[in-house]
Amino acid sequence: KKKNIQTSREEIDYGSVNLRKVAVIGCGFVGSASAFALMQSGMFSEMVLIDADHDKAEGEALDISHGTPFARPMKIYAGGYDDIVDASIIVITAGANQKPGETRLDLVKKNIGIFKTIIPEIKKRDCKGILLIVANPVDILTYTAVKLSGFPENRVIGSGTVLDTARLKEALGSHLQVDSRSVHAFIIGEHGDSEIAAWSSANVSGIDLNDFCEMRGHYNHHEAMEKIANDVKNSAYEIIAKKHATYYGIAMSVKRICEAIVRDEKSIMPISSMMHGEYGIEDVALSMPAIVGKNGAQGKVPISLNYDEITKLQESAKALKKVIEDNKP
Ligand code: 6V0
Repeated sequence: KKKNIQTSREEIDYGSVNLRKVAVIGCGFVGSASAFALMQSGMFSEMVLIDADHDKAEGEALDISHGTPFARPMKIYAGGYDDIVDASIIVITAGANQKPGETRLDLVKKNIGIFKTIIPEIKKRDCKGILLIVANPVDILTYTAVKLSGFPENRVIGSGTVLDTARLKEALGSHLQVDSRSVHAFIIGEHGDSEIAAWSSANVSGIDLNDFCEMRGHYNHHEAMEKIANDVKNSAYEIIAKKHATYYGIAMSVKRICEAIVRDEKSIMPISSMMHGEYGIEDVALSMPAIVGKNGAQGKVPISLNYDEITKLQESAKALKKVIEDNKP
């Protein structure tokens, strides 16, 4: 008999939170592309943009608002923390990005410092919405946001490996000449160098992945899986080497996560959230498939993993815990 999925009981009070209002903190490449994707989605009627460089936030708000006649009416403006108290989702993209050759973990000190200025502003206003952490290293910053905010954990989620999973689906879809939405496969663990492709549960519309590969004339499973997983893991490095930042893929991931929340879809997504003993892992945030709806992370889904995948997941957790330990004040 399978164990019940543990669901969170911390319900968001939508009497004091406006489901149609979103805030984006950090309006660089990622924040502005996310705001643009959110505007086009028509999901919200109000969007507040915040940046340390207020002019930048104002410029982006104006530019993006000029698209609303082609999408849906919406109020978009640059604001301050008092403006976001009733936002249902606060997307945090503020922070340094990777320069060519840097890993995500290289950003840790700078971006924890930035979070130490942002999260207390949110906490002191007792915001009741969901924090969606996007800045890198996203798992470490999700953990940091949980600790600094003291919010119930279901209200603090990281975009985690939602983007990496999209990259994996796209790669498999084009390899197998099938709609990437029919591919069911997850990247789990750290959004970074220790991430894991959970091959043992991968399938195409219920057909085992290797069987589907053979239906498409591909027989070198081991080689192909290794190449695809490596390409996915290294795609941020490749994009950064070529165009110095990545933002469209993550913007669509942010939009998708917001949609699951606003529409209370209960979609299963590999967001980053706190672990509590799953596979022997605790006191760290990393990505596992979880149910996402109007209360944020509403329970992890224990997909079946083989021994090798569990071992790698535990190593990924260990690597993240070491970063947390090394950066304790
Ligand atoms: P960017 O273009 O340098 O933008 C960062 C923005 O943050 C700038 O506009 C800054 O002014 C602003 N900022 C800095 N400090 C503060 C502060 N205290 N308060 C408000 N705003 C502040 O970087 P970019 O947009 O490219 O990347 C932002 C973050 O997203 C980086 O940490 C990236 O590594 C991360 N990404 C995360 C991804 C994911 O999958 N989670 C994907 C891509 C990038």
